[in-house]
Amino acid sequence: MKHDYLYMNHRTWLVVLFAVGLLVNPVLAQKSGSYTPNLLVASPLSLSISGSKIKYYSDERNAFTNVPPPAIFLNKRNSSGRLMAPTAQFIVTYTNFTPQAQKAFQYAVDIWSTLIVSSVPIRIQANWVADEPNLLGSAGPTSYRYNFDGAQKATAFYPIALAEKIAHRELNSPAEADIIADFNRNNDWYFGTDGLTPRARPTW
Ligand SMILES: [Ca+2]
Repeated sequence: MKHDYLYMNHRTWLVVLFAVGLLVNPVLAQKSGSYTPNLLVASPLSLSISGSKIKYYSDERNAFTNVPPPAIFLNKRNSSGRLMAPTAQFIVTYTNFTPQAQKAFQYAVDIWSTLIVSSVPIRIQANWVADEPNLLGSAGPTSYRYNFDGAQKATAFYPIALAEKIAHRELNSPAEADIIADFNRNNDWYFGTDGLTPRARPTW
């Protein structure tokens, strides 16, 4: 009994130390290059925390910029436009999208599938929603994973799709999205994929 009591205390302290570490210095794997761990994890402890979305706003300026599709993407399409040998499989669940909007977003997803490398399918929940003015949309991972098999950093949280790539397996349920992306339908979107976006209109 005494042993059990000590064990529980030890675990409780680990959880408390961990929570304090998170509050004082939240860290994500993508930005943890110079991060000095301030907590000690004595035993393996796999964790998952909820993800958060980043909002993207438009402003009134015309940037007159265009980022064309990369050559690696263009070279991987056959004569009928079909994508050959993607390096990652993106599975998108579209909710309330118009056919035009879906086609435009799928074009961007197809580009990603030639730039991102992962053996584990990346699942996206994409929502076509009505939101506040000037908001283009928001997106982010559905969860972050800590201390999974293969994690290079012992005290970092990884976005779920990156964690799954490193672990070479699904870490969440295959029925669950890895990324959630909302697009604000209250914008005068340009859905063309020819790079000829008219003045004052946002595009993907
Ligand atoms: Ca997954």
